[in-house]
Amino acid sequence: MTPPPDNPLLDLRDRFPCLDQTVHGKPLTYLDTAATALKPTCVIESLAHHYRLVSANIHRGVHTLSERATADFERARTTVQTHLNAAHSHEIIFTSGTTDSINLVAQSYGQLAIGAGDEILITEMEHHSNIVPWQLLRERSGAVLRVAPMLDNGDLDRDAFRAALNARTRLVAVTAVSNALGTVNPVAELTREAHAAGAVVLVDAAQALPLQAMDVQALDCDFLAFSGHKVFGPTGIGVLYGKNDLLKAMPPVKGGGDMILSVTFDQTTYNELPHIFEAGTAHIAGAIGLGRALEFVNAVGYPAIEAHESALLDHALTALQAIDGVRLVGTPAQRKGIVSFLVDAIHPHDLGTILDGEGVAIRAGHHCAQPVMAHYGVAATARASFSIYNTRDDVDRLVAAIRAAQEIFA
Ligand code: C6P
Repeated sequence: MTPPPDNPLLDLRDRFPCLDQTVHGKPLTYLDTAATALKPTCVIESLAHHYRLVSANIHRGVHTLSERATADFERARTTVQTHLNAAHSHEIIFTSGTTDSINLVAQSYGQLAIGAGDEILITEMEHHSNIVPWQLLRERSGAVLRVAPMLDNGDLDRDAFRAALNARTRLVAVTAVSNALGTVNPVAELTREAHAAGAVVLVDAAQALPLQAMDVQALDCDFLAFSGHKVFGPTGIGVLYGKNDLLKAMPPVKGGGDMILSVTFDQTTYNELPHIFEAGTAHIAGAIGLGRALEFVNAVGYPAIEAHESALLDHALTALQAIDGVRLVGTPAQRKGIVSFLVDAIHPHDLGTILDGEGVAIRAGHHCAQPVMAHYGVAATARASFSIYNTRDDVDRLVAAIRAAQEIFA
């Protein structure tokens, strides 16, 4: 595997083959990274390498290829552990993504520790994946789901959050970065406050991890969930980090191969962590590709990623606000490179279609965050999101395409 050069941002776009194409005859301007990131060649090659030369199942075989696959898979787990600064590799559970990780906690920790009258606290800016699993738990357990509201600028209402915490709060589940508004939440502080109230904390890092380091020991969060595909890795693979003591106490929620030590018809003895939560054949190539993606992120480096993305964000905010008829939705004080906006008299879906005609890929819709849309009294927004492969030219193309759409609708 060839490591990226010292200053990888210089030729970074070349590492993303998907960018080397036209859409409707125009060069692709990909501004939909919050939905899924493009994949660098090193990740694509790690998947191809696995399927071409290894391909075997893990934890089961005594033959060479199976041992190789197992070693690669477990090395990927250690890469994730190092990336998150987790204390133990068995605190890293491979799942199919953020959604799966949150559901695992809701089902397993929910069964262990959350009963009738207990409270779960989320925020108004959560993705549906951090709302619906708690509603399902509420239905199963009789727990109460509380919601800390946002301020109108898209920041979390910190006073309301503090006021919602109480002796019945068992779990706080909060996103580190809002996928609809880009809001950055002060996760370490929220965790301190939640712990002081006696609650455990789950951090949804789906949008955060691609853009900023998430050190689980520094944050002191109890659980953290993320998806491989948003951090330049494959789809269908993700991670649940959980603190050793909590995971050890939690019951498995899926039964099958790999999560057992022995099975009779009378009784099953479960495997140890992390395997107890990884029933069935894992997404082996996906985990290996995710490991390679995190190595890529480290080679680029979060300081370079943050500086690049923040410069693009500033340029985008200035450029969008300079267009008559464009309204930003949410102006959070601390934000990452995700911008929701509306253009007067053009439905976001129409805008998305016209922009696509110009080769500009954005997301239009409710972004799986309908409560955020409800807060602003809209059904949908247009959303542009930025990554390391984007340039100022991409922002300028977005602006030009919006102006073209306005002319069509004028
Ligand atoms: N947001 C977006 O366009 P999955 O689907 O499990 O990989 O990720 C779910 C998820 C959870 N939390 C946050 C904050 C997210 O942004 C997402 C995925 C994508 O915004 C697809 S809806």
